[in-house]
Amino acid sequence: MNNWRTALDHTRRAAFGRLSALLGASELTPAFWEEMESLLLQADLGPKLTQQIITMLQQKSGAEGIIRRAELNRALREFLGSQLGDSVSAAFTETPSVLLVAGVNGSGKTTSIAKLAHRYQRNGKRVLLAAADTFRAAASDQLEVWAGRLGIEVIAGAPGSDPGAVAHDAAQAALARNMDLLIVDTAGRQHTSYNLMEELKKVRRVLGRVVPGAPHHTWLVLDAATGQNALAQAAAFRDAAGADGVILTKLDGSSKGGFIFRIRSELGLPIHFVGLGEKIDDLAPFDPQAFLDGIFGR
Ligand SMILES: Nc1nc2c(ncn2[C@@H]2O[C@H](COP(=O)(O)OP(=O)(O)OP(=O)(O)O)[C@@H](O)[C@H]2O)c(=O)[nH]1
Ligand SMILES: [Mg+2]
Repeated sequence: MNNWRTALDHTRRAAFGRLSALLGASELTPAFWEEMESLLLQADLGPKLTQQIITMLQQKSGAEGIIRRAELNRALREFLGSQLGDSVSAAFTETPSVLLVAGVNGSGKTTSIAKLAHRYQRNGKRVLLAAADTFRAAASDQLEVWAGRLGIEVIAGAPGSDPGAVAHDAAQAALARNMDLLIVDTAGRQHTSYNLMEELKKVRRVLGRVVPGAPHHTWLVLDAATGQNALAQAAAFRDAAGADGVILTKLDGSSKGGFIFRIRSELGLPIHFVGLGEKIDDLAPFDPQAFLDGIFGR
C-alpha cells in the first residue's frame, strides 16, 4: 500500500520543492517575486490563486518583516491549506444508497470503484456494482474481475446495450436484495461529447425512478496528472452530470498538483478520496494535512 509521502515524492521534488528552495532566499527582490510567480504557475496553481498568494506573502513580509524561509513557507502552507478546506466524509444513509461514478476515459473510474467497493464492504456494507459502461466491450469484464476477487456481484449488460437498462436492472436488484450501496460505473468518452452527458443524465433519471432520490451522490473521477485541464472537465461534469464530489486518482504519478487546491475553491467540489497507486487498498480518504505534508515535507 502506498502512503501519502511516497505518492507525493514527484510533486514534492518538482514545482513545490523549488518553491521551498526559493523561499530560502534571504532578500525579497523583484526578481524573487517574479521567480515565485513563475513557480506557482508551473505548479498549476493558476493565475488567480498565484496572484492571491503573491499579494498575501508580500503583505506578510512587509507588515511583519518576514524574510525567513520557515515563516514564508508556513504562511504559504497555511494559505494553501485554507483553500482545501476540511476533510469531508460522505455519508450513505439511505438503503440502498446509489453512487454514480463518472469521468473521462482512463481517469480511473473502474479501478476506484473496485477500491471503494472493497472499502465499504470492509466497513460492513452490502455492496452491489453496476457496469453501465457498455460502450467498451472489456469494461464490464474489468469490473467483474475486480468484483470476483472481492466476492461482490456485478449487474452488467451486453456490449453496446443501453446503459440506462443496466442502471435500471441494477437499481431493482439493489432494492430486491436489500443492498446498502449500489455503485454505478459509467463510460468515459470525452466530456465534450454531447452523447456522454446525455447518457449520464439518462442513467440518473432511470436510477431515480427506481430508487427515490438516487443517485444520492455523483462522484467525478479526476486524474491528478491531467493538471489544470481537469478543472474544465470537472466544471462540465458538475454542470451537466450533477457531479457533487471528486475522487482524485493517480496522485502517485502526478508532479504538479497545484490544481488540486482549486477544485474546492474554484469549483466548489469536495475531494472525497484519492488514489495513491494501482492496488485495491491504494485509496485513502482525502486528508488535507497529509497532502500538505506530502508536498511541503514535514
Ligand atoms: N498509479 C495509479 N494508477 C491508477 C490509479 N487509479 C487508476 N489507475 C490506473 O489507470 C488506468 C485506467 O484505470 P481505469 O480504472 O480502467 O480507468 P477508467 O476511468 O475506468 O477508464 P475507461 O473505462 O476506459 O473510461 C489503469 O491502468 C489503472 O490501474 C491510481 O490511483 N494510481
Ligand atoms: Mg472503466
